[in-house]
Amino acid sequence: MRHTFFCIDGHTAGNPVRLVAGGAPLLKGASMSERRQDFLARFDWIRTGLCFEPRGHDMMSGGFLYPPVDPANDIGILFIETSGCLPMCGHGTIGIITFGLEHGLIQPAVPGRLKVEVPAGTIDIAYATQGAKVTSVRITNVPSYVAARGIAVDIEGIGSLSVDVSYGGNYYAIVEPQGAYTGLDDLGAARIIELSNRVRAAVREKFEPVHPLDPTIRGVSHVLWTDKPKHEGADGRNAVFYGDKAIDRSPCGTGTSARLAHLAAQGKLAVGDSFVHESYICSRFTGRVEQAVTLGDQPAIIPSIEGSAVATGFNTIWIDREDPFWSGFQV
Ligand code: PYC
Repeated sequence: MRHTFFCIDGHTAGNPVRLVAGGAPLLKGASMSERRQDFLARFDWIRTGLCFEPRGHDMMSGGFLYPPVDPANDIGILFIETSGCLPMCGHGTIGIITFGLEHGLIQPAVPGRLKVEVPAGTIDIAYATQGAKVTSVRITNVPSYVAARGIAVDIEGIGSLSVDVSYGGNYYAIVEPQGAYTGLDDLGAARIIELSNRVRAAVREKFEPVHPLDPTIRGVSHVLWTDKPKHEGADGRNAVFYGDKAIDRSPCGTGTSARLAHLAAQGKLAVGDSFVHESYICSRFTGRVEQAVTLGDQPAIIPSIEGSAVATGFNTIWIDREDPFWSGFQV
């Protein structure tokens, strides 16, 4: 049996986005969070088939558009990635909104604005266009907060580290320069990946964050290594590790949100302050602290992230059950 998926492929700040414009399964659930659980239970083979080799690669990431659960909103997004079905994905949202608008898949009730349901909550979008092109997308993200401070881990290959955990739509282990970690370029990509797997495993042994309002969102999934900026005009640089072998080519929307929450909690950013974040490859998002709020009983912020995406082509993908690698593989 052959399943056909019509995709618009592209990238946001260098990281891949595969918008699955045709072939999404019908999902049950009274929220995008419940639909995410239904997808994981019944359709995860679509994610692995589209994201893993031979149809994808270590960094592959994307999502589906759904009608919103609440008709007051414009659309819903379900994210897929090599690491799973994320509660929220910033670079994915920027790409999916850009490609969806440019190809008429999203019809905004108010031009320039969208209300979007994602598993982590409802986000606001403001976008700019030039002719038929979407030139920028700003996401006003879900409440973001620091979940833990000063988790001590001893990591083979780099030694003792003190790690904080911050939420920006996913939970991030945040590693700042300290001890033997002197900066991203001193480590290099291969070591960042090797060490990140160890850091994530060590933090997971000590602490499991759980979202104050949605217990299905739990656990540290990503590691964010911070660094000073590399180029003029930027305020900081990062390497965000996800899946088992990926470094985000973009500055990572949820990672930037988590970093803004972390900096705001230390008094280093205030409401209204901007932060230009460079990725590992030095592409950029502009983050801003929009508002101070509470999440459950936690002090939190509402961050926004602005960036742009480029579609690179249409891709009609088959998943054929007679293919020995129909559901994908990882090495
Ligand atoms: O942009 O939020 C993001 C993201 C998550 C994982 C990769 N990118």
